[in-house]
Amino acid sequence: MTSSVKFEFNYSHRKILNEMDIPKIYSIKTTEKETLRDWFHLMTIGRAIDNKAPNYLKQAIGWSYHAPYAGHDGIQLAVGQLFEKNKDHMFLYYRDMLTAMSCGITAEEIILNGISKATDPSSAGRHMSNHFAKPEWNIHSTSSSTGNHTLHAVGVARAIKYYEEKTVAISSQGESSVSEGFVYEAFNGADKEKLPVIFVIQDNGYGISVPKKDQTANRKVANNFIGFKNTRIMHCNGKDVFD
Ligand SMILES: Cc1ncc(C[n+]2csc(CCOP(=O)(O)OP(=O)(O)O)c2C)c(N)n1
Ligand SMILES: [Mg+2]
Repeated sequence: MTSSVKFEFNYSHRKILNEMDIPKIYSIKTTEKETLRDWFHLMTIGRAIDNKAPNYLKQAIGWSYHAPYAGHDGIQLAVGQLFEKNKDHMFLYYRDMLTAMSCGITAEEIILNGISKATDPSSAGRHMSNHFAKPEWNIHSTSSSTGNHTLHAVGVARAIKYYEEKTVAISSQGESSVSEGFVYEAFNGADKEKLPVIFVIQDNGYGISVPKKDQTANRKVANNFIGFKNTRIMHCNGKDVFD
């Protein structure tokens, strides 16, 4: 799986960063053992819940909807580690279970959300399962309409710029949802106003059963935005946290 990460910064001179342009900052050898242990712990417990979630439904306990994140491990772990709670603003999508855990949401909280308990921090059991949020940390509740929260992230980024906060909005979604018209509106508005927002596009090749080739002509959907003047595009391997 290849994931594409699209950053907005003030770099108008270069549209796509090639592998050669991006310094390899992270590697297994230069990462602290304690950090590696924490990451391994997150990835192990995350996959355990990812595998277990469909069983809750079979046991009639709940978890009506589960979209497994297996194969998205690297990008999700990395994006969650970037997030600074109470400072940054995060907008997750339904497949972002490990991102949520990497942001600090506990395994217990994920399960409370899955089985719609009143103590679920995302929505007190009101929203669908796999709609991860923790409003007190700025992990915002998002709609089930795919890609809809890109607009919300851009709105928050506009406020961040207006109030001159030193922070960023992060929005995550699948590659298919980028076909939605409102996603283009959001990306265009962010580009035009040079807003502090990171759009993460997790590319697993399909939107349910629709293959990527039926969505867009580019093999990498982030490349649809090459013409955007103020947008910086980066591609990375979504299975490799060091990438
Ligand atoms: C606006 C809207 N259209 C259709 C759907 C139904 N739907 C749910 S998930 C999905 C596929 C999304 O694929 P992608 O964005 O690639 O994310 P993935 O699930 O592959 O990670 C669709 C079409 C929806 N939730 N919202
Ligand atoms: Mg997809």
